[in-house]
Amino acid sequence: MEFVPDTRNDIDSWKEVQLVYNSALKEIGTKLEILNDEFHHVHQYNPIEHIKARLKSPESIVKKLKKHGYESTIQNMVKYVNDIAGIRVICSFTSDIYRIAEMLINQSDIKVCSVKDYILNPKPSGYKSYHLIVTVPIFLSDRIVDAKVEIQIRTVAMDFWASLEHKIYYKFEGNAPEHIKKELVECAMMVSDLDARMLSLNDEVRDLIACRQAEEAKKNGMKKQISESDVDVMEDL
Ligand code: 0O2
Repeated sequence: MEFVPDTRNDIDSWKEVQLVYNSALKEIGTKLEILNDEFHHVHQYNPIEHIKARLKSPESIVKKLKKHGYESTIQNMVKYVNDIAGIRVICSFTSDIYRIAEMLINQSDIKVCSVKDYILNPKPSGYKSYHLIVTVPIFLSDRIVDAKVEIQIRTVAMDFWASLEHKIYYKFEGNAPEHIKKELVECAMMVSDLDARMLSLNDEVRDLIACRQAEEAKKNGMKKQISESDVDVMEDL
């Protein structure tokens, strides 16, 4: 059921909105932690470095509604602002981003509203990240409501770039000098290059370790065969 807040009293309905979206952050946060733990159990490494969750401030929600030409009402907030509940998932490698996204959207209670792949198609600013808008069911005492959550998944390096660019954007109120914008686009390219090199380094290390483990297992197998044949010889005596 789509979440429709009770709008008879503005303060109560804002509290209801906060309750529902906070619950949605908890649900998605727990799902991500479970996936990370299971991944560690199976593959011996954590794809998620860390997770940040936040509820958008009422001021930012009103600003977004204004930007899109909507009146500032509680109904409009819930209907038109997709990132009241926002989760940022920071991964080590680009490949982890797609793994996490796939594992999450394959869960039967998650409905995907939109996917924006700014890794394949970066923004003109140089911004890279993988964005999902999903809904998750929230079980209230008398009904189940679907709450929207914006999930941004990116690498540590992409996050470093985005945080700095965000600060610069706000410092110049969106009108940074051209040479700074150009420099940021160049830094974004360096970030992509760094991510690609770190991924290939990680793949190489993983292959090397797998190779060593295979050699070790082979050696141990041979040792075992030798000691078993020793036993056979002793039994023959
Ligand atoms: P904040 O303060 O982070 O919440 P929308 O405006 O959300 O209705 P849009 O613009 O199509 O629709 O959404 P998009 O492109 O998916 O971007 C949503 C969020 O992504 C932004 O939220 C930012 O957090 C982040 N983002 C998008 N583009 C950039 C960028 O060029 N640089 C940085 N640093 N972050 C970006 P908000 O609400 O704009 O901001």
